[in-house]
Amino acid sequence: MARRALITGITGQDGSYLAEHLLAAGYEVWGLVRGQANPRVSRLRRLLGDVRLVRGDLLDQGSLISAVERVRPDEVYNLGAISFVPMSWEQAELTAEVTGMGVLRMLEAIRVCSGVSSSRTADPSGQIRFYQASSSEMFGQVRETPQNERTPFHPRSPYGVAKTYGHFLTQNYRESYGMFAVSGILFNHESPRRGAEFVTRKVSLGVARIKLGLAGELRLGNLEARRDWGYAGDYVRAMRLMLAAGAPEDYVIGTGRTHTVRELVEAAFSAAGLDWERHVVRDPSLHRPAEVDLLCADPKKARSHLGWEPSVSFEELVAQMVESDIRLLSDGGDPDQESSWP
Ligand code: NAP
Ligand code: G4F
Repeated sequence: MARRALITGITGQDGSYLAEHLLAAGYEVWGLVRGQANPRVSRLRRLLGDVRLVRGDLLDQGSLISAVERVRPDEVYNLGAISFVPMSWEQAELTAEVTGMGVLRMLEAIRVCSGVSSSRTADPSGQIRFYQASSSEMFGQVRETPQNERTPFHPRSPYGVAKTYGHFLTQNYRESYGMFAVSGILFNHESPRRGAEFVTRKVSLGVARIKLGLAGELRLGNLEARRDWGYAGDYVRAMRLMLAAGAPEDYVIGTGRTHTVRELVEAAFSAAGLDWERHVVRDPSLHRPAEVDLLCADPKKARSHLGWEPSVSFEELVAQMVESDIRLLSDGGDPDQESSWP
C-alpha cells in the first residue's frame, strides 16, 4: 500500500516541492490548509492536482487531532510556520504561537491519535514518523563556523527563538515517548517559488523589473550578511531521507558554501547583463533589530548517513531565479497571484 504523508505548510515553497517529490515516489499526499479563500490553495491545486486537502490550523489543537484522525498518515511533515524573520518582530506573539507552539500541538495530535499515553510506550514499528522544519536561524550569533548538529544555539529573532523551542520539543518527544521525531536544521533554500519578500526572490524580481524597464532601482538592507543558499528541490529530498532512516536523528542540511548578500546581488544583476551598482539603493530602514551575520553549514552527517548531496550550485540557482522572473514578467504574470508558480 502507498505510504501516506500529511504536510503542514503545503501552500508554501517547500510544501509544494515536497508534495511533488512524494507524489513522484508513489505516496498518497495530504496537505493541511487553513482558511476559505486562500489563493495559495488554488495555486497549489493548479500545480499538483493529486494532492488531497484537509482543513486545519496550527493554532487550533482540535483541528490537528481531527486531521490526523482523518488522514491516518504514516509520516507528518510540519512545514507550517510564520517564516519571514522581520515579521517575527512585528508579530512576536503570533510567531511564538504558530512557529513554536504549533509544533507542540502537532506532536500532541500525533501522540493522542497514536494512543501513546505514558513514557516510551510507542511501538517503533507502527509509528507515525514526524519531521520538524527547524532552521539555521537557531544558530543566530554563531559560536563556530561551519555549524553542525552539535553547534550551540543563540537565536537572534523571535522567529529563531520559536524554532529553537520546536527543535527541543521534537527531541523531547523522541526521548519522552520514543516517537520517531526528527528535526531537520535547514539552511536557506530558494527557488523560483520563493516568497517575494525573501532577499533572493526580491533580488531576482527586482533584476527582472529593471531588465524589462518596469523599475529603475532596487532598495535593499544589509549587504554584508552571509548565508549558505541552496536549492529548495534538493532540500525536500533530505526531509524524506530523514524519515526513511533506520533511527530518528537530527541533521544539518546546507551546501557548506557561504556568500554575502552583495555577492548574491552581483551574480543576479550580472546574469541579466546589468551593473548592480547603478541600480541598488541601500535602505537602512530594511536593517533588522538584531542580524544573523554569518551562516555556513557543515552537512557531513547528512552526506555520510543519508547519502544526501545538493545538486544545484549557488550560481545556477541565482541564474535560474532571474531567468524565471524575467519570463514570468515578460508573459504578463504577477508574482503575487496564484498563476505565477513555475
Ligand atoms: P513559506 O513559503 O513561508 O510557507 C509557510 C507555510 O506555513 C504556508 O503554507 C502557510 O500557509 C503555512 N502557515 C502559516 N501559518 C499557519 C498556520 N497558522 N497554520 C497552518 N499553516 C500555516 O515557508 P517555506 O520557505 O516553504 O519553509 C517551510 C518551513 O521550513 C517553514 O517552517 C520555515 O520556517 C522552515 N525553514 C525554511 C527555510 C528556507 O530557507 N526556506 C530554512 C529553514 C527552515 P498559508 O498559505 O495558509 O499562509
Ligand atoms: O532572505 P531573508 O529574509 O532570509 P533569512 O532571514 O535568512 O531567513 C530565511 O532563512 C532561514 C534559514 O536560515 C529560514 F529559517 C527563514 O524562514 C527564512 O526562510 O534574508 C537573508 C539576509 C538577511 O541577512 C537580511 O538582513 O538578507 C538580508 N537582506 C538585505 N536586504 C534582506 C534585504 N532581506 C530581505 N528579506 N529583504 C531585504 O531587502
